[in-house]
Amino acid sequence: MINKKVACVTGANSQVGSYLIEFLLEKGYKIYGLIRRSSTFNTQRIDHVFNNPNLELMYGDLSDSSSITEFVSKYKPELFFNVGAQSHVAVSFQIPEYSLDVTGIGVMRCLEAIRRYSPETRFLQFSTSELFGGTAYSNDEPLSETSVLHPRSPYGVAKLTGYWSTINYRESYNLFASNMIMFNTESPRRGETFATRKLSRAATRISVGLQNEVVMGNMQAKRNFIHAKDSVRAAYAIITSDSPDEYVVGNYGGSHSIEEVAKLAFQCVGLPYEGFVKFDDKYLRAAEVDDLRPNFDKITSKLGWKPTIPFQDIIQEMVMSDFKLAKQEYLIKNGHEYKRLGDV
Ligand code: G4F
Repeated sequence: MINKKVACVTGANSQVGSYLIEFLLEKGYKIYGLIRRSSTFNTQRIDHVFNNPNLELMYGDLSDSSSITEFVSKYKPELFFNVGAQSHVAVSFQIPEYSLDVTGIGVMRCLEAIRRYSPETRFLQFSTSELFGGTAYSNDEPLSETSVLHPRSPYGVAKLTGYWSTINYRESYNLFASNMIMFNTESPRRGETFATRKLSRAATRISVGLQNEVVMGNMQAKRNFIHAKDSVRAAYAIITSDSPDEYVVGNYGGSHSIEEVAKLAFQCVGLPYEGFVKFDDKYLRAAEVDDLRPNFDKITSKLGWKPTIPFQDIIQEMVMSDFKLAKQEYLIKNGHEYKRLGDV
């Protein structure tokens, strides 16, 4: 028997994990979160709910069957969200085997534990638009659940393993297992080495004089950006729906280049981005994904989910949040508050 109103979340301290935990706590779930051990504190994103009696964290790793097995067999949750992954595409070219182990085989470890110890648990795999990678647009149609899958990185290949494992366990063992194909998910809690956050941090730090420039790779790549808060609403809609399935989850407005993100981020702090954004080919990838645009009609028509936060608002929120951080950093460094010319 599963435990009703109990949810397990891997990657509990990640960007998406943190918003998901807030969302589930509000819905009255008891949550068990799995996090990787680190020698430095790594729970900043969930510190504000750390002492909530309905949240319990345990150390574990998607590369370690014993921790996944214990996680599932001990808590027998109603819902299992597999958020955890080695999620950095560029890094996956440097550590391909590790990426496949954690991000690909890790999914199978979760599914196998559910099959053996808690087959009534509902499972959601946080999948990715990187599955489409090099898929050419046919008639300029955006990417949907029926588009060809053609990953272009070890990360994409690993995610493809997770995606098909989810479908395979559903078809073989009748598990309630679904895939949510997420486009680029952003927020002020985004990791600082992803393109959007790197730019929002840099624009704000440059604006207060803490940094002179930011060095980037390919600025012409285009992505669709969705707020993490919208993604977790979609995740819940999928895992609590009537039947398991695959769903694309993206935002309105098509795709935007990284250059557009840079322009917007610098515009938010009143600076032109030209001159501050430099290029270094060390940030280029062995294979790039040029353009990712979603068609999320299926989730909208079947489950009634819609994104609510436009691209421009997401970037603006990130910049405003990073501006606060930059001002705190300025104060610590200079011993007095940052003031713009003309501030009183
Ligand atoms: O921000 P990125 O690293 O995200 P990417 O590769 O699109 O992957 C993200 O979104 C996926 C969903 O579509 C997730 F599955 C994945 O886990 C992750 O969250 O890079 C975006 C684009 C790329 O084309 C990259 O080449 O920005 C380009 N870029 C240019 N300069 C850069 C940089 N990316 C990073 N990280 N750092 C740069 O300096």
